Amino acid sequence: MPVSIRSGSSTDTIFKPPLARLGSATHNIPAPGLSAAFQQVSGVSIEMAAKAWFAATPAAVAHTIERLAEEDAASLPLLGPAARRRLAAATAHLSFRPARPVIGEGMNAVYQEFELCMNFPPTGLFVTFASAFERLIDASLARLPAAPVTRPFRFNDLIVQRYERGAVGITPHRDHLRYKSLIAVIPLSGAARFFVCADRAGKAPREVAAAPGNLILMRGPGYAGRQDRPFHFVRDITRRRLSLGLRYDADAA
Ligand SMILES: O=C(O)CCC(=O)C(=O)O
Repeated sequence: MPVSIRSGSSTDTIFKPPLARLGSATHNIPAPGLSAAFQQVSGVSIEMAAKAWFAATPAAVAHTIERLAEEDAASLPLLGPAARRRLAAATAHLSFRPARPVIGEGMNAVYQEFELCMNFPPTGLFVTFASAFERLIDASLARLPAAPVTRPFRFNDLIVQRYERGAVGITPHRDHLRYKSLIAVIPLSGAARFFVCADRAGKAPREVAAAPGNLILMRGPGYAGRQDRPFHFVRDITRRRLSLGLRYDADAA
């Protein structure tokens, strides 16, 4: 079944158009999530795939998800070195285009400097990875007495971002309201600093561990019934950086 993956703009969010799409954009069928899409085409056991990708246990991921009740973002080492290198190397086959340099106006302006890819073949490495990761998040949620987000957990929006050394990164912003429940960012290579902060001016910055292979999780609307969205920014790109973002876009479902 096709997974429609879309993204859009608002003055309140990073702009990631046009759309990562896997399959048809014209269907009205609820997207099944990446696990189901991958299983349909591969027949590979997701549990086997998870073992190959992740150094983190579901218990550790569950604890990190719980931390989001108190913290805007939380991070833990997720990928083993071989998995991280494999994903970083696979970005060489992706097709990137520049992000819009400014989103919004005046006090609401968000400045960004990176290239992005949102088009992934449905049976390629990134969808394979995303389906395993979706399952890991769901297995982690299953361990919690009260999961803060809806299960079964799904991602339907993937993005790879590439920042050149010395680039601006992204100034303080919040992700769009359509990105629900849990937002995941996985730096794959390079070096940069990731912060959460109190407002668009970057007040009260708090650095979040963002080494390659880490998983950075943020709350999206719907986490434990909350609607707030953390401000965050990326700066100090001292080595060319690649990151993988996974989200659930409610408008694409
Ligand atoms: O590349 C990253 O680390 C995160 C980028 C980001 O803040 C975003 O896409 O909203």
